[in-house]
Amino acid sequence: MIRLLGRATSGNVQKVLFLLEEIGLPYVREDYGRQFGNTATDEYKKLNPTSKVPTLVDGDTVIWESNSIMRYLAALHAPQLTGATPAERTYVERWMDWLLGAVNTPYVAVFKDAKKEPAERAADFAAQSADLVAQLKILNGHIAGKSFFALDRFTLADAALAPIVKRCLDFPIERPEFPELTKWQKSMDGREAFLVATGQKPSAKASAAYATRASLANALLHLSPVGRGRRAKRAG
Ligand SMILES: N[C@@H](CCC(=O)N[C@@H](CS)C(=O)NCC(=O)O)C(=O)O
Repeated sequence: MIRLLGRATSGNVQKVLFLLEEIGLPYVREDYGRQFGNTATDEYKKLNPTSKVPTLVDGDTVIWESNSIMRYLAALHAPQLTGATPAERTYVERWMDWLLGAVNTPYVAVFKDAKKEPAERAADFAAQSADLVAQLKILNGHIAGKSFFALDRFTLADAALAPIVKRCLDFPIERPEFPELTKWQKSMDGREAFLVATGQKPSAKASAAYATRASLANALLHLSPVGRGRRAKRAG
């Protein structure tokens, strides 16, 4: 069973949830991160040295970085969500790379401070907001007249962008209307998998998470040579 370690409120976890739900893979999500206080432990750091979420555990394979997780899942289970040729794949992956390289910094800055009183915001809040609006403008321009970001169908690009763009469009910051981007976001909002990923609907595919500490111990046992030996014996 695929295990996704990460709190449901994280945008980067939601990206992976959206994909898992679109593909229809069985999985279990377990609460890790911020309020759970369980990502700075040595045990977790053995799985993910950055102490961030998400982390995906698939048998002996452990992956961190949400986009890497998405590429892995699509390569194994849904190649149609990438691209048929190397050139097509660049159309998909550029949006994922750009999301992390260009959008993430202003997104995180605005996410942290948008709801605070102006006097409590970081000194560069106005600059970060302006940067975020500039990135949203790029998205709005690109999606005009199209249904999807990269190809003529839903791809990893849409799955990666939607949970983050939804938050950006909801931030209480001064910005122009972005009608094309809003239209695309509404179409993503209407997808069953997105409703599940953003906690608006229960999953039909996810199993209930089991106790966090027990599951982490289980993951480490699974990955260790001792654990592998035990499993091999059991299997034999
Ligand atoms: N580039 C990383 C970023 C991971 C990241 O910053 N995750 C945030 C949540 S969105 C996190 O772990 N925050 C601290 C926490 O929840 O403990 C990715 O895409 O996976």
